[in-house]
Amino acid sequence: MKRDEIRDKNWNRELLEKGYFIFHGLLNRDDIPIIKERVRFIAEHADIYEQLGIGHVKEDRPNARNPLHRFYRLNSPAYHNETLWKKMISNPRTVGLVRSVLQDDFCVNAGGFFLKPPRHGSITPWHQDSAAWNMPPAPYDPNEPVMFDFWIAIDRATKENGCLQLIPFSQKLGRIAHQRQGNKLTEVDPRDHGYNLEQDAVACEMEPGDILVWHQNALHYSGPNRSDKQRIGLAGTFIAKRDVPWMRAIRPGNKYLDYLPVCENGHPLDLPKEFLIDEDQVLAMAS
Ligand SMILES: O=C(O)CCC(=O)C(=O)O
Repeated sequence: MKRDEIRDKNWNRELLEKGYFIFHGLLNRDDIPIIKERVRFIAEHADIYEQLGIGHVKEDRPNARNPLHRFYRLNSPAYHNETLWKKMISNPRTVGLVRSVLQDDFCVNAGGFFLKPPRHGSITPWHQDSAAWNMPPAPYDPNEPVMFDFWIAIDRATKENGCLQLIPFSQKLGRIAHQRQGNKLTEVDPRDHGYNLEQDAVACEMEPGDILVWHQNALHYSGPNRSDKQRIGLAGTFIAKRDVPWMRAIRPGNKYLDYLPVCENGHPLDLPKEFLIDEDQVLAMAS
């Protein structure tokens, strides 16, 4: 049974030793079309979400006719939708997997849907999330608590349509310096650290409903979509409740970091009422 698959493995050790793992079939397959519909709804009504003060979207092509082609990232609204919350964030299997790494009290913060429509670029350069999060440089400590950085596929993700690529064991570099090169994030060239991208990078190909989890210091990247197939996934970070205070301290003033409690004493929680955006309200505002 899948439940045992979650319990039987020491996922925390995988993260600390190898720097990542893929867990297949986290989401219920029947939920995938429902999730896709909700993402489309959010994309179609992104302006309304923005009016409601929870917009945090990044556009690639403001004039695109298909709303899924407009954005390269739909952030905060992902965590204001009850269906997405129940099916992706607080479902018992997601909670079980996250508990195995962060234990019984944790939150979700930031993150969003990364959209790669067919034949559209949207490269995410090589980076460590610890740099993107402005975490202080620290030597790699095998006992340090890790964040739970994740990417859940809702389309099949392949090398051709721009799946995540990752360098196993690169978390052992510790937090390294990044530079801004005009891309969406500060970045780093793994070749400057002795890696050969052809040999060392792994393309994390995934089926809808699979989850990729990586260490905050693992180098990762996603390439352009050179295929006719769309690639959408939800990326985000779960963190233990005990880590919230220092995370807040290193990102002061970032109003988009909503530390939403997902699990308390091992029990999954509902989306906090004040975060719930009712789709009927969105539709009423749109009409
Ligand atoms: O989805 C993508 O293409 C990039 C995601 C990513 O690099 C991240 O979440 O850190």
